[in-house]
Amino acid sequence: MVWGVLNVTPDSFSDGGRFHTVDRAVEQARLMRDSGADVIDVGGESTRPGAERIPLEQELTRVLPVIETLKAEGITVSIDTMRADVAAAAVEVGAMLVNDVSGGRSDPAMHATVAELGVPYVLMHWRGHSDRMNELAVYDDPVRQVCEEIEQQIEFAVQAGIDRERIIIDPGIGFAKEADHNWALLRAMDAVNGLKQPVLVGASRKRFIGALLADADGEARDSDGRDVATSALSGLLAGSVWGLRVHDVQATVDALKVARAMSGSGEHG
Ligand code: PMM
Repeated sequence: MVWGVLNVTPDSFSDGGRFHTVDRAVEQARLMRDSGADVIDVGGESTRPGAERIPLEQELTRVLPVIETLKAEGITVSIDTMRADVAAAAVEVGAMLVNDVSGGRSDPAMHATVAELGVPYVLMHWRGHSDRMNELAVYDDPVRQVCEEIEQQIEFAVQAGIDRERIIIDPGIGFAKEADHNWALLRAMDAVNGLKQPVLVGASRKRFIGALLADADGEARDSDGRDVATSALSGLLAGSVWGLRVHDVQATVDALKVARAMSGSGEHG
């Protein structure tokens, strides 16, 4: 599954500011759909490191008109939110999935709300809000701890009534994680798959890729220049994840075609 990122925010680190009018957001969603995105992930609140929270009303105003329009065009939409009220309002106007980067840790009402809504739920590994996440990036064994923390949230979600079969997990690349934690997790998809839930990975354009591609002076590559590396990662992850959440959908769809052909499982195999 390829999830196309649609941040309807003025300040997201990579595409922020470009799609914060409804028309432009819808146009970008159509482009991603035409490039092969299975789901468009609509978010109204930036989660970039250091970002401050926005009021509920502002988040609703940003996402609901976009979701309504995409729904009318038959596009499958996920709502990227940490708020139960936004999840419920978004599903009411047509979102088919809830993507909660906090895995239910931000809003105590999220799990019960999603249980009631009866939609698939992306439960991401998360330790705290953006203003604190750098200081929370401390691990003895990142792979073991991230898996254990996800497992615990799955149990809370199931206790609140979410059907286990509707839970998609996500290791939360870049959330309370340093570059080496991200790479350790990306190399350890077997361990994450050991939790026996579909796995979604969102590494697209993130800071650790910018750091990997730093120039000779150690200056990180801008987010605009991270798509080729992102698609290389998509190709390498192809056989071991259920879904990839990316900005440049075309590049990842192409990488997946290459991966399939190379594994002999595609039509050119
Ligand atoms: N990353 C961001 C936002 N939402 N959702 C999931 N499930 N996984 C992620 O890794 C993730 C996310 C932050 O960055 P971006 O929206 O600018 O890509």
